[in-house]
Amino acid sequence: MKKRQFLKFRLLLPVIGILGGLFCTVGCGTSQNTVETGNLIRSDAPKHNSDYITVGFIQTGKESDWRDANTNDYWDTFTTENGYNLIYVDGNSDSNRQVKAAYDLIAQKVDYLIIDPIVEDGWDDVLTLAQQENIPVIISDRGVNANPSLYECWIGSDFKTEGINAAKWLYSYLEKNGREKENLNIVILEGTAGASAAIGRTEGLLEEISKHSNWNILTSQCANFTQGEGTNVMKQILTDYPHEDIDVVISENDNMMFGAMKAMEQAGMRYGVDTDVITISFDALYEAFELMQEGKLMVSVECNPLIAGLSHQVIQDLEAGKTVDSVYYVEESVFTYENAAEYISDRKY
Ligand code: GZL
Repeated sequence: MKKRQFLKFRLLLPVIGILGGLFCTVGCGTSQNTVETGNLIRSDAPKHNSDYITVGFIQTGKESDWRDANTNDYWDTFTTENGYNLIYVDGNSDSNRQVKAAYDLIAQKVDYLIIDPIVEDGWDDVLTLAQQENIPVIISDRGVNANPSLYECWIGSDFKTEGINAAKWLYSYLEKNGREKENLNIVILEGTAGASAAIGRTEGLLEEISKHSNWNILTSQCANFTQGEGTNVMKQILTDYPHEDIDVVISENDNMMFGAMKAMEQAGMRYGVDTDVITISFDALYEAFELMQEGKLMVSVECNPLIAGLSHQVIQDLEAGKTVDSVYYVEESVFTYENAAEYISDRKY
């Protein structure tokens, strides 16, 4: 097939797909033969055959600042300069949309699929088709409930350990302040139901919390990793429970915590260091470091979004005929109001 002419600069080209406005190609003027997306169909779309590796990347959406950092990292890594033709798909926080896009990208015969699944379930059929079509799949960030033989590897964070580390910090803080025997009521803001990040963090939190009979979960509610829902859910919690009954707020990402902070401020509540409300979050965004320096946020357990380089390396290894590991964990730390000032200048997202 004639080599396609590629634009020398990265350009977001809207691609009119069956799913309309879902797909953007980054870095090239490719012609797309989109086909009706459905279950297990084949396509006459031409096989990509160029000097560039065509990668279909299906992202969750734009639910958080963490997500934006992750998306930008993929855009900055999968460039034509690095030898890629990137077809970016915004899943718009809709897992059905993600699966349909995967069928379409398979029909377009991309060279690789990278998927960040909003939720773990619903991927078996389309991953099976990708395997039948000899399209290697990399699962990035969140995990899937599917046979690991259906994808090359999973790259992401140990979410359960993140939850365990958050709860262990809480105990160490209480012990340091002579409060380890206090009865505590804990509010948990959970991420998206069915998302491996929420499942893992919740599992780790509950496992550690259950070790302390004086710790009580007042309520645990889903706020979908978004700031707006963090505010709305926390507002309702502050209506349902007396403010003085809340001793700890744990949010499964920073954006929901930012939203919860807005609700607590509107209710006239103080929170953070030297108050009655301990605040614990996940992601370790730059804004979280600013709030930790102010003492409003006491902990943010890091979850590193800058993982596109690992996906790039896996593809390069596969292209070179090398074997790759089935799991790649990213390096992560726990940051607190006590060490935020030391690290904030190094933060990249
Ligand atoms: C975790 C990632 C989560 C972040 C949220 O790896 O999937 O999704 O913690 C994001 O901020 O929305």
